[in-house]
Amino acid sequence: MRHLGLLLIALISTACLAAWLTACSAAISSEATPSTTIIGTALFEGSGDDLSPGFTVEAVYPHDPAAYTQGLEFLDEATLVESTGLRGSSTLRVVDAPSGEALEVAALPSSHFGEGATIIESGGSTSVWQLTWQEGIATRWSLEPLAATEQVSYDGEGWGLCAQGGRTADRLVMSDGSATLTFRSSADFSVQSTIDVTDRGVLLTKINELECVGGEVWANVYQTNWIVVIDTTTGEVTRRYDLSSLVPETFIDSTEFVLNGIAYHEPTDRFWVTGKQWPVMYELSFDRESD
Ligand SMILES: [Ca+2]
Repeated sequence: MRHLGLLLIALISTACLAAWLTACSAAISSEATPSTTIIGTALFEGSGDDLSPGFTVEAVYPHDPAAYTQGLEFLDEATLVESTGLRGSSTLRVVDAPSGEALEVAALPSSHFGEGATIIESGGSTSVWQLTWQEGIATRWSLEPLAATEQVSYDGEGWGLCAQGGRTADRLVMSDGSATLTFRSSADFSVQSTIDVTDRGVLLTKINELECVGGEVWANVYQTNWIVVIDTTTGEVTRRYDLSSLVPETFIDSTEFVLNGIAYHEPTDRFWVTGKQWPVMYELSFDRESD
């Protein structure tokens, strides 16, 4: 009898523990995904077509399949500045856009994971700011020659970067993996203000590579193949584009080798986009309104 009693106590205890664990795990999962934040593709399912105009592939070009693209911006009509990531192989490079060939490559220290980069002009010279992912260091590069000239530190992670209002304007836009965009001085990286990105009233996290176009910021959303267009006066997403049809076949099921890298080509009003280690780069025209 005594053994039976102990067995019953053990069974009851196990059942209670199981029930507690279930409740606990439910609490954890609901805490990890609060209802006010929608991450990744869940945001875009059933989003309707009202904010999702189409796009046209104008041309396809080669892209270095070793380039883990984290930042992309046109330096001039036919030349791109590209930042690549991964520790031990991060670079800043100047790339001939049509051929995809690197004209110059500078390696980052092996402890640095390269992230977004943007071009600025000050005092008559052109330079590039490049972020690091978790190192909290932004490096400023001269272009002739391609060389690191300055470093500043910042709090939090670095994901995407673009210069708003032209290269001479003292205003950078930076993403950090959250829903928040931070506006910084391009002279010293000091914070000017922040704004939260929302899509239909909910926060949109994982804002990644950026491209400043007028008062808009065009942004990759990490682990998706979507580009969203953000009005930086309100933080609201005004349009979104599904580019999953462009994903190379080998990366269709990947959540790592996703679309990332967007550069506006002002002379043609077109955009060049690629992905992490994608072998191709696309020249696209985006519809600004739905049909
Ligand atoms: Ca860009």
